[in-house]
Amino acid sequence: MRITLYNPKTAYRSQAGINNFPLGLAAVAAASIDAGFPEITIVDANLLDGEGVIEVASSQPDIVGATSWLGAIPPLQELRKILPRNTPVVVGGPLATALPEYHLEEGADLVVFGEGTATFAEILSSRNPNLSRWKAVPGTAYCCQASSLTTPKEGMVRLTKVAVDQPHSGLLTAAYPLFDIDSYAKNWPSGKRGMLVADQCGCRHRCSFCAGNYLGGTWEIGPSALAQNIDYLKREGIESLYVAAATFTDRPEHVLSTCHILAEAELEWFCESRADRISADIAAVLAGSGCYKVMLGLESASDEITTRMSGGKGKEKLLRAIDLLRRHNLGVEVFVLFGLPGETETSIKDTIGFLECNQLIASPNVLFPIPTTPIWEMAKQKGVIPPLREYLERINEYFRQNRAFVPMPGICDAPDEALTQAVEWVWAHNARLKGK
Ligand code: B12
Ligand code: SF4
Repeated sequence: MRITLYNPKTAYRSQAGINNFPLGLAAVAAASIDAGFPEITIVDANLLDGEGVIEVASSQPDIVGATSWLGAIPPLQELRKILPRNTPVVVGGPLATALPEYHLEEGADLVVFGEGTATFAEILSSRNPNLSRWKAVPGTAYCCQASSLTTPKEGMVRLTKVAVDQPHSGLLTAAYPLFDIDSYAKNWPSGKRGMLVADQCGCRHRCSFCAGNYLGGTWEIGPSALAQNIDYLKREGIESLYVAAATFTDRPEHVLSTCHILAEAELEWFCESRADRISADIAAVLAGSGCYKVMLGLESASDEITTRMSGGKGKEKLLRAIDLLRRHNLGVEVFVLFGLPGETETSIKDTIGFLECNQLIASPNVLFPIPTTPIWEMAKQKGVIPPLREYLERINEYFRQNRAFVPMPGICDAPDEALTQAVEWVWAHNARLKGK
């Protein structure tokens, strides 16, 4: 069976101009191979001039699997027009999980919820050879109009999926060889060849603006799978890693086993975590295993705002974590999010002052409510979310314009211009700190 896995073009650009390796598709590819379906073509539109739709069609797939998340939504109408009717288009990823109806209306035949490796393998195995049809699989949603599917009911059907167990070893091990590593390895800030490697999926915390629990569970990549991935990447000349996990230091035992592997690999790497999950011991372990930078969530310097948003964050904890990390010569950068409920021009000034006073490089965002989050519900109740298609395009435009200049649905007391100016200030501040 010919499988084409498709990564849509993203409007989001990393500041350095890195092509972000599609970790989700790589995991799905690995699971397909494990399930006995190795005939896979990868089409990453970010490596092409166009949207990649023609390349998907020319691979003559029996089935297409696409990722969808904010900033990178597959052009499903175009795909549906160009592909034969009996070629199913399956969509997974954070946004497909949040908005299944939208994706089905746009042209997907099946939407996979949350963790997609087992489900996609099951979909591939579920083809009925006599009828050439695809049977319904738990963990998916599908539409009764999709002629290639057997459909027990009218309308959208959402089948309940079993939770994933952790650790989920095996995830991603076989998939890197399918990708053109060179395309993702360039433009890393240190000048070294870099790559993303998945370490942890999902998040057990519940910050009101974040959809970090979209996978329906939290689990860690097993140490053997991680070691195999790193071995392969080293053979490909990779010297620098972004160890992808929302809160890398969440579980100390996991940090120890992962850092042991990273230390043996003798690579430089960075990660993201929460300030309340950094201790003196953890800082020492990170520093001793090649870590050079930790990115932490500040979001706002107003403790009133962050307490409302999540119990765990706050300036004091952040300052303590920064101190511990800097004592070990580790770099620290922070995420800031302007426009949270309770934001005013005064709290914006406080956040800017905090960055300046502590000489912190920051990754800025203006809040855009993410479907399924508490903030999304709040924004819907306020009636500020535009029609879905328009809203998703506005988010794309926001990324294209450097995360400023495009007003987002307002749920705070600060005017749009103040939010835009704050983002611009952070970019200029970063440039000053980097000495540009
Ligand atoms: C690491 C990370 C990043 C990394 C890189 C991720 C990568 N290349 O894959 C970077 C820094 C680049 C990044 C960027 C952004 N991110 Co981010 N990121 C994460 C994080 C922390 C982990 C994601 C991850 O790597 N998971 C591991 C992989 C294996 O899982 P996965 O990609 O989801 O794939 C699984 C399933 O989704 C599914 N699946 C995925 N694709 C497909 C396809 C098919 C066919 C099938 C069947 C299944 C399937 O199966 C996969 C295996 O289980 C999550 C939060 C979290 N707590 O998990 C946020 C998260 C995914 N990011 C998010 C966002 C919003 C962004 C940004 C827009 C940044 C911003 N300013 O807000 C950009 C968008 C980039 C883009 N669209 O191009 C949101 C997504 C919300 C949404 N509904 O779309 C999340 C949930 C955090 C949040 N703020 O809520 N991110
Ligand atoms: S902001 Fe970070 S800690 Fe909070 S829910 Fe999202 S991923 Fe988890």
